Amino acid sequence: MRAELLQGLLATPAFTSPKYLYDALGSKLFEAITELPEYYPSRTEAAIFEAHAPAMAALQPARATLVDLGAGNCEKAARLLSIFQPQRYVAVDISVAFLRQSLGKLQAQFPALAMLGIGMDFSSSLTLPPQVGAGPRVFFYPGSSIGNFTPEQALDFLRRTRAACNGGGLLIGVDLVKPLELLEPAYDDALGVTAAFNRNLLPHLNQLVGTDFKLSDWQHVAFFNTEKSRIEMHLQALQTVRLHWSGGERRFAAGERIHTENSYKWRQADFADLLKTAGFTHTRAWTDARGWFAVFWAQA
Ligand code: AVJ
Repeated sequence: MRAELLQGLLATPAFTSPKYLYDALGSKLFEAITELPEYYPSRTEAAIFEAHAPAMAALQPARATLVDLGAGNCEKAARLLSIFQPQRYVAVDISVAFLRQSLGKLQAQFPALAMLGIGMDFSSSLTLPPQVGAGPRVFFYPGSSIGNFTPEQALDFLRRTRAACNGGGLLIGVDLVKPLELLEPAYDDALGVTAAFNRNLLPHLNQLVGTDFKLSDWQHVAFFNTEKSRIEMHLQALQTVRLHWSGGERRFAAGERIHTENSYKWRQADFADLLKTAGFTHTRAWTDARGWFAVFWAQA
């Protein structure tokens, strides 16, 4: 982890993987983001599930294992469990302490449902422990977290997901391309919660790598890169920064950036093509009336 992070911090331009945004405080700040008036994805997706969950349930194999990727507070799955009626619920997240808490609460709410929590980084491998069982799996990947991947990485991830389905399928939320005036405020809100979420990476890096980042040296920057169809988040140095860690150092000039996240926005037809290229068949999509967000079912 330290080696991976240092490699990114020494690169030009510097970068870090978005998974490091999710320490205990980062997970809570992301929860707060989903409540912001500017952050449309969560509530738009929730309305799609609200309207179409029974139709989604009808496409799934009976007694499947529901595997929630990036489960976080487990709230999205909690709203669907009684409709989907899975045989078992498996929650996967990199933020282990946060997941343990959320899953504890969920188990109390659904005492009869078999549950398993797995603390892992599923972005590189989807090899799940044997306790998950051998039956068909429905992978649940809501929130447009697929947007963190480049299209090439997304294809690779979808192929690996399909291979891990045991004949089940994938239910995935995807944020769609829309005007700049709607996209940019969602990642640069007036209250500054997204800025706090991004800047919280720095104390987390100090803890993980032993760097000496100072919050007052860095500001949040977010914009839509139209050519690449992605929101980019960066941390930008407000003045010259001399960064140190045991065994190394780096200078950042004023205005220099660390690229902390991409959030790709898809055209619905392009994402349907991507699912087919990954080997899924029988895809279906549901959207909101404004066409801002889509939920896809893809049969493995
Ligand atoms: C959790 C990756 C879907 O890209 O919208 C929210 C993360 N970053 N605000 C997104 C995020 C800044 C979010 N995902």
